[in-house]
Amino acid sequence: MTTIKTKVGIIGGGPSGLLLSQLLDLKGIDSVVLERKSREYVLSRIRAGVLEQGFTDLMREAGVGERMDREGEIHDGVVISDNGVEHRIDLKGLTGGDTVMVYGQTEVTRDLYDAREARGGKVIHDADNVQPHDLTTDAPYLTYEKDGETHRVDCDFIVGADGFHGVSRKSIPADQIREYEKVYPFGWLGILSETKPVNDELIYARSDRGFALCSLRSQVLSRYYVQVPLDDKVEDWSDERFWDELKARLPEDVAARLETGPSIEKSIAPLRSFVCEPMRYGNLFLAGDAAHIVPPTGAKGLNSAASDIYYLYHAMIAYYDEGDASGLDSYSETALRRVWKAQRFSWWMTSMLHQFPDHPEFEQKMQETELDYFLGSEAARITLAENYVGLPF
Ligand code: RFL
Ligand code: PHB
Repeated sequence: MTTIKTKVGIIGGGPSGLLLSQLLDLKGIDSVVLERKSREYVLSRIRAGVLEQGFTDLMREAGVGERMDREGEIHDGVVISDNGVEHRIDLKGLTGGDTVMVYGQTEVTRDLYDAREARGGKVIHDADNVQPHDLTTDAPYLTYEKDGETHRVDCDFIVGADGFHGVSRKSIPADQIREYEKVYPFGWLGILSETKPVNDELIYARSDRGFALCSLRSQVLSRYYVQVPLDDKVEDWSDERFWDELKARLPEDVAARLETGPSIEKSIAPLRSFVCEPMRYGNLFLAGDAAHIVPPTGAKGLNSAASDIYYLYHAMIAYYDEGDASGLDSYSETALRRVWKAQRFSWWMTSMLHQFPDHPEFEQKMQETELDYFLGSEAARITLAENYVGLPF
């Protein structure tokens, strides 16, 4: 067995784990990232597209903002369509200047991998059977298997950044955590197509046929989603069926100018709200999807992961630079306060914009009225805008 020694052992080479290792490295704090999959596999997952300002600031602080600032698009507003009627939410005007950045998670991850490589960072791919050990001692360690051998990583702290299905959260004794969960009775079918986006800004569409979202990755790459029943399969959805359904949920003028083409990716994601409390067990700290997930309607998943990393990074600097452990001790509480607000916003956006099978008529009326009120009231639109651009860290 080979053993390496580091300060922070990070499980998961998604955006959370990579961003933390890059930030720590710039402050001279050594880490090792263990990722179960190959780099190509991680980069083939199409996920988030909308980044809050807090996230983009953190990318710049990590020295990986250059391509993002060059190729990403700043968006000043989003459109909400209510059964064919478009309403623009002027994010910038309503928040006193805040905007969001459209830049894909794939690109964020690629930039982080490149930066880690350029600095000689230790990111170990295809690490099988990663296991954390001795979490409640001062000498926790990780083991993993690669190329038929078992390896060991000794560290001061372990960060579980291994997503919702990872091993970190599952290695905490069940009586030490509490999990809160809501599963929605539908999923999102998403496609990526090499077509010009139908609109300069994102369109969140509520319609009697179900929710739809028009998003983008660049001016030649579009990302579209439609709400589908939970038991639908990707095979049920030909490209033609997808485009027809999307058009039927959009305002007529938008549908008329929608450019269609072959999909280059098509997948279905179930919608879930989930939070694990606390986000710490001994010297294991959970971050990102390992600790919480949201339905994608508010574009908050990756952004919530980034806010965890922000708190954890600052707590670790205080610990290593000044021997001050107070940030680590309050990490879970501080991070969760913001996590729950992102949960609330995502749940609310989801509740307001989707069709719920078996919703009683009264609930249906309340939902319609909720949206009507929010679109009609300046105070309400400010609330929506300040949450969408992201609450301060
Ligand atoms: P990730 O990205 O899941 O990365 C975890 C990594 O850990 C690895 N792993 C393991 N490694 C070693 N050992 C194990 N036992 C392991 N188990 C897992 C995995 O292979 C993986 O590489 O978690 P992270 O880094 O916390 O990042 C979270 C984000 O990926 C997630 O929150 C967002 O993608 C959510 N999300 C969105 N977030 C936004 O902020 N804005 C959006 O517009 C947005 N759109 C979306 C989304 C998520 C979606 N899906 C499919 C879930 C749209 C969709 C459709
Ligand atoms: C995306 O572009 O994938 C996307 C954008 C906004 C969301 C969810 C997903 O709310």
